[in-house]
Amino acid sequence: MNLRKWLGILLLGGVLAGCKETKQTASPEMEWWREARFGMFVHWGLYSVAAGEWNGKSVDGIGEWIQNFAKVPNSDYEKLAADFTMANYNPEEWVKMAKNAGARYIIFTAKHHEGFCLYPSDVSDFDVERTPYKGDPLKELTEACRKYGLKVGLYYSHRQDWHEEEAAVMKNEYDGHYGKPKAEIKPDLDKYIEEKALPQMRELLTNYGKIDLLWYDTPLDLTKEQSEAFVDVVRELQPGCIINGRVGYDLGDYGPLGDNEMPCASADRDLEMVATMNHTWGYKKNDQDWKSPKDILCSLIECASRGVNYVVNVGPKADGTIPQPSMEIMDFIGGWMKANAESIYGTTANPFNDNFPWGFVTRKDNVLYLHLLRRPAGGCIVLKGMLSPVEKATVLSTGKDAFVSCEDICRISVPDGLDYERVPVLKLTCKEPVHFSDANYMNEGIISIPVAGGDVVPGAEGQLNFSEGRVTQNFHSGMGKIRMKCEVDSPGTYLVRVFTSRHWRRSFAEGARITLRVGGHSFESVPLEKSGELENVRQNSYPETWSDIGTVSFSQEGTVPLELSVDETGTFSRLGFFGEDIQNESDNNIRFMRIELVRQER
Ligand code: JFZ
Repeated sequence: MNLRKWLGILLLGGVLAGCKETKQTASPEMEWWREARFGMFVHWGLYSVAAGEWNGKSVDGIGEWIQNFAKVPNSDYEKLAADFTMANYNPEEWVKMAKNAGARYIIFTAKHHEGFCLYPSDVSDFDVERTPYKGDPLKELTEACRKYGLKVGLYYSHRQDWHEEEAAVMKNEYDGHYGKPKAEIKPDLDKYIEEKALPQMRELLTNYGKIDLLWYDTPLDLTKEQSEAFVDVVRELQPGCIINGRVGYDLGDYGPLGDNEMPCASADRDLEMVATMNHTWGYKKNDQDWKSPKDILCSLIECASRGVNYVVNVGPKADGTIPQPSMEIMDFIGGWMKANAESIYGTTANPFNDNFPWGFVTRKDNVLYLHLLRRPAGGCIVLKGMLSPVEKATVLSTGKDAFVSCEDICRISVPDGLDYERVPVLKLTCKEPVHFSDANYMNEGIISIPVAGGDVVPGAEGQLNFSEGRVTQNFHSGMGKIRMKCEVDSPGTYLVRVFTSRHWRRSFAEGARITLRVGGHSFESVPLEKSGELENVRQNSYPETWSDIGTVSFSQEGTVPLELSVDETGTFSRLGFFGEDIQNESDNNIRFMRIELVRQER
């Protein structure tokens, strides 16, 4: 294995540190967070002044990383503070925007990787006092949150601090950053932690009243002891504050997901997805590629249907105004939430095996909420996995009844005149206790079989497992196979389609081969080629690809077993975490999402 790959794995391992043990904390403070399901992120700092340009040239990549991407010396970067006017900063307006949209908590960047503090710090003079603003933006925001009843979350970049030589991440250093050649940089991470990071944590946890959530980020190479110190300071000063998964080593109160990563099946622990509205967290004037309001609303609903919290980001400009498209998106979500919020707050994941072609499902005890993205085929929803009768079906926003019959199979006729652009919700009420089947049935001509629902059979070298995002992990030859099954209720010919996903930094693997048995038919060591890629909001983060590997025919109805194993994982090229161009790397995993059997026309 070459050095680069080694470093890459080490780094990724650090970023994702702690994916292994899945333990759920019983902390009572998690209750508000589970109930909330929806939060708002704010990325605001000196990068908002740069707005994606350095020396008049636009810089690729996420805006809050501009100092690093453009290799800017600290002495130049610091000058941005003079233009960080915050002249139109109105924290109450921000909070009202979040509240009207239905968000229950805000996470605010107290200090991002650049090292600049959005509050007056006694520990460092690289703080808000260098700006023309005469106030404490953090204090003003936390007070506004409390006034309007939103929970307060603080983002603190605990490992990365590009203003401190002691915290230098050597893999990513450059000449001139600290006014000297890279070779002369001698970081002392413990010194930075003892003298800046922990003292600043004490300020944040002492001077701003009750903090509800501490959001750490990019633990990278922190040791377990170092990560623990960041947990301990919170537990000591604010025992009622919860901590996110990126503190490292799975020491947080909930698990980590990659940015914009959507789980492929219901989460089996508390998880949160953070997402952008365009392609940057910090404001960039040239990024005008906004997701649509409906896209963002659907992400919120899809997260809820997986049992995951959704936190959507806004990146205010240096004067404190929020980009118009962000306000429009928040406004659209708010309009929808006014009528439909009960289908989000305090709900749990979709109890059926998978999402439906027409949309998403959430649950609250004996109530199911069906979120309709489009009219179901024939105007009828068929819930084969519903084993208890539905007593009542209504359109949530109007209270109008929908016709439901649960004789043998549960069917709901969708009323005419629904506006699918505004995602109508059907509320189904059952008598308790409600029973569901975990079988994989056909819906609208497709049998969807989530891989995470299968049974793992260990191999000679060990056993594959599932990541937080419910895709396969460590799945290569020798790591076993996955057994699944589905119900065929319509004999005939089906196209076999395999869905995989990958991180956007990686190309689709070349030369991957799998073996898939479907009933009596075996596809032996077939190449996994890219037949197509889904066009969805996750395409730029975790693109989802399908591979058509052939057809199978069933002459009769019944349960069909499937078995999946990997023969070759293939090779790919990759952009490293710090922009390195890595070619022909071999992979030790294919991220399988689901298998679909698509009914072919007779
Ligand atoms: C981080 C930051 O570097 C970024 O600037 C932004 O604040 C974002 C919310 O978080 O980036 C990450 C951190 C972790 C992963 C991906 C991007 N991850 O675990 O996949």
